[in-house]
Amino acid sequence: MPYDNLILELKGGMGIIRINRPKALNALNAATCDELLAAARDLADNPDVRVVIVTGQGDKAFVAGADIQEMQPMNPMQGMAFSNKGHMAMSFLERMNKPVIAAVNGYALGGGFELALACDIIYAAEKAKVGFPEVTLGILPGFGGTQRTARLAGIARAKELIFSGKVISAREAYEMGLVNKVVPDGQLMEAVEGLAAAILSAGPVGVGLAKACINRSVSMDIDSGLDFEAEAFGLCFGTVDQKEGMTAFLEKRKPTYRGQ
Ligand code: DAK
Repeated sequence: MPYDNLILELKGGMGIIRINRPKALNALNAATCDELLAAARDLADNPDVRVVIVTGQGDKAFVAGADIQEMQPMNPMQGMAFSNKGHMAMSFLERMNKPVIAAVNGYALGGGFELALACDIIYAAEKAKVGFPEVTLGILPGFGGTQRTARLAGIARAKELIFSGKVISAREAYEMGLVNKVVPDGQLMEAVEGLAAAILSAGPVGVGLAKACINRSVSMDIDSGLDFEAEAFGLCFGTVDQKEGMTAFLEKRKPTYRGQ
């Protein structure tokens, strides 16, 4: 499918989605949310893709938020429809059974930071700035920011960041536990692709099931989570990958995984 607002690249097991609206610093409008969901579905269905990377085209912005121009005249029903589009795309990335890495190359504000937080892992360039300016626009984060920030950074830090609308550096976000790694400017994609390479050498079934287990850990009590983990662990023993991984270890060779 051709995309107007993003660029989709396939590169050695990686599916790279670049949000591409340079005139609006890659802000998310409804059409971009639709395309993001379509691209994520494409990559989920493509057996050659084992890691997904989301980034912003250009060197200034990851995504500078939801599109203020498009939102300004919305009525409540249009606002809800827009919110649903954003939620669908971000929840899909969060729940798909392939790891998703956000490469935050510049401004990740409002809906842009919410998109990064819906990814499994965030690497950010030193110059990147993140935050939730929504309250300065008379609204609140509407693409999951109130929920995901509190879970990652704790309630007090989430409240401080969201109530103040303060924009913070990548390093401050790292110190709050919102970003996995801060990388020198110009080395972001190299670092992200290095992480992707490590994931690509692992068994895709195990990685996908581990993602599902870890996601469940925030919404389940410990016993239910451990039961879920035990079932996922057991499932691996019916897969080609488990036989291949353990046989390769015993034969002292590198495994070749098929994701089956
Ligand atoms: N939307 C639309 N256009 C944007 C934009 C945005 N979020 N951010 C930047 N642009 C446009 C600017 O209007 C400008 O366009 P022209 O004037 O050239 O036509 C162009 O991008 C370049 O921006 P600047 O000239 O402002 O560039 P600067 O380097 O001076 O400043 C900046 C960069 C990122 C600091 C600044 O652009 C900025 O503050 N942008 C807005 C950031 C922001 O407030 N983001 C949060 C948006 S609110 C919801 C679900 C989700 C959300 C809301 C509701 N539902 C429940 C319905 C989420 C809301 C948000 O994300």
